Amino acid sequence: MRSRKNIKTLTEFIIERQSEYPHAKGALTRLLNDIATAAKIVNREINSAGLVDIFGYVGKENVQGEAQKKLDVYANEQFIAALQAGAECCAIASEENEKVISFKNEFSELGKYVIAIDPLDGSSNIEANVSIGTIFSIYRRKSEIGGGTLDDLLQPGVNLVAAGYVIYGSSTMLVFTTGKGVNGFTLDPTVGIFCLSHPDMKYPEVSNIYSINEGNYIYFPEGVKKYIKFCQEDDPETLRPYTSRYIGSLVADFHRNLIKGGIFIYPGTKQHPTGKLRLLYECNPVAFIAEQAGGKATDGFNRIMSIQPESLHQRAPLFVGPKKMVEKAEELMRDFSAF
Ligand code: P6P
Repeated sequence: MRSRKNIKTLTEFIIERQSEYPHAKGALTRLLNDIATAAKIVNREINSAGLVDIFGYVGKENVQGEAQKKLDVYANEQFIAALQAGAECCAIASEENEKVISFKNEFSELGKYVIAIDPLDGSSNIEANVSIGTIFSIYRRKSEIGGGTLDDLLQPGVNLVAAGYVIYGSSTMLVFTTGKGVNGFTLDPTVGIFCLSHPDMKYPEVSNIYSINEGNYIYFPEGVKKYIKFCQEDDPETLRPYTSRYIGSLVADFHRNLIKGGIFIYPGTKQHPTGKLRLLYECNPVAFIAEQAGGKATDGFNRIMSIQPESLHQRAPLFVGPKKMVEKAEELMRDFSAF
């Protein structure tokens, strides 16, 4: 029997820490709760996806030219609706929408924040019942009045107020940071409440997992090829050969590596020098979390959170994980950066 006394809910946690962001006057608390509400609704649909016809494609493509799955569209609609109703956010950039969604109603126009979101990342794995996720970044708006603008969204990661992800897996978790550490909350489905389950998350001191899609090996830069071979060398003292783990769902790969200790790499290739992952709503949020958990996130050369975005859906190569592992990969990228 769970005793109530040792459970801290998400709401209790963020209200408790509200004093840490006095400027927010509760708005950030309400915004994070709006995200949690939408996540619970999406979670319910994902868990019943196998039962109803919510698989399959809607016959449209998103801005990336990726076929949109019904759950992608559903998740996007839920997060947009929850954030618009909550009126703390004046604009959204979503992976599923080409342009900024600017909220122009009288309440949302007073919202102090803008959000970049991938409502359902890894959705190509849905029918395989693989864990998928929602990834979000929260910035304070730069504009003074009216609906949020593109300029409000094109901010570097160093300006982030908060960032996080929801992983819809064997359990549903919300993991986020507001710049004062990383905390994980597990959804208790019996009461529909996120409860603090992973306080103050940090990368483990000992890490020996590397995650990369080695199917693309021949297209990788020389430095990445050298790093993969480094991971595979026989050197028990440094725990090598490392263990290779790759799910193909960023939230699932990143979360496992945060818990167990490992590096995730999605590098650029000759054909796609900026890689596949999007800066605003995939790279920056996981970079913020990684840094707050004692790790590091770069594009192989530069800090991800320092990159000034030029467009909503721009991509960036991503090397993220424990500091030492990322720095070793960077060293080889410097020494062998040619393709
Ligand atoms: P690949 C999912 O489509 C995604 O955007 C990320 O979640 C994941 O890390 C990556 O693509 C996987 O890409 O090319 O290895 O299938």
